[in-house]
Amino acid sequence: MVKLRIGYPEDPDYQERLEEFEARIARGEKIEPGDWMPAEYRRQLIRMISQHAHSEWVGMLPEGAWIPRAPSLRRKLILLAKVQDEAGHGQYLYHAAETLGVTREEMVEALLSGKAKYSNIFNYPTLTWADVGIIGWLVDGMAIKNQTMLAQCSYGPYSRAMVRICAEETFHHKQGKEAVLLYAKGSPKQRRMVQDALNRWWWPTLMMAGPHDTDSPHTPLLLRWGIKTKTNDQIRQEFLDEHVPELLEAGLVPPDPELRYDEKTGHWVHGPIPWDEFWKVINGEGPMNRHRLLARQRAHEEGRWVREALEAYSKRRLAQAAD
Ligand code: BYC
Repeated sequence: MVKLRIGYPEDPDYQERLEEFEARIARGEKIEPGDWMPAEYRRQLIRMISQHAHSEWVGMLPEGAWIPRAPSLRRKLILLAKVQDEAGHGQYLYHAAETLGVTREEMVEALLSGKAKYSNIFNYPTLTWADVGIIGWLVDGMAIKNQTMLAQCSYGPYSRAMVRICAEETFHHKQGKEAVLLYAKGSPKQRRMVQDALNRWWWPTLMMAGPHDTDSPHTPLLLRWGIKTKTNDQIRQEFLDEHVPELLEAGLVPPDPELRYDEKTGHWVHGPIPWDEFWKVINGEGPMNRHRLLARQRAHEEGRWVREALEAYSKRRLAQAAD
């Protein structure tokens, strides 16, 4: 385990060290495991990176449900590869969080006991095949906006994990867009199916970027320490400006009667987001929260023998090497 040089305000040299730490961030240097860092910087990173890792793992469930029902072999292969990528993203992220001194067991326990948060978006059901396309295009589209920002973040291991993840997310986004456009140009039934999926996923996708900046308690400190380089509203705006024209071009209409283009600012403006729903979902009361947690708990139990076998194998190898 990396020994972190953590800073607490009671340390007599805290102020001086904090100034040097912030100067490093201002110069664009990455903070690495083992470097001095304020305890709060470490705490915020563990919170965000572990929530992100949990989101990747829970995020396998809604799409994974469609692997046996994909409409063609090509679509099945694409979906299998995508879901497998999400598992890998979870691994990179859990490793990045481990460099901060938290253990995998602690993080997994927080997820399985329902203590940890993960992205609101994965607490909704995937009712039709069109949902899989919309997740790829819009949910991954929002994730890319957030993650290209995080690839610039000040903590080296998180930033490097993001660079790799973004490359794979680009493929996820493309395949989703391709699948949706095919249905948008398809039979009346396919067009209805994809519009219905858009209607159900639109608001949860906008919520993914997090509450408005005025209601986001963590943003100011995360910006100050370069963990975030853009605010929640900036990310949401980038998503809207890219995706609304493309959806309209495809003949799909976001379910927001107040959505409009502002000529003066050159930006798309959305109507009120149903935040009550967001707070309910992230506090465990969404349509699929219990189902998602049960699925992860079951997978953890069913995988126990694999973890035990790996541990026994590793002990045997170590004992052999010591002989
Ligand atoms: N969902 O002060 P705020 C993927 C919580 S996976 C749930 O704005 P912050 C994919 C927030 O945690 C993509 N909770 O927070 C995978 C905080 O509560 P706590 C996942 C949310 O950190 C598989 C409270 O609300 N991406 O794309 O400044 C298949 C106040 O919020 C959410 C990441 O995790 C939310 N959407 O900003 C397909 C990215 N939003 O912790 C696709 C990493 C807010 O005080 N995370 N909350 O109890 C981030 O970038 C930031 O944490 C957020 C929130 C922008 C999400």
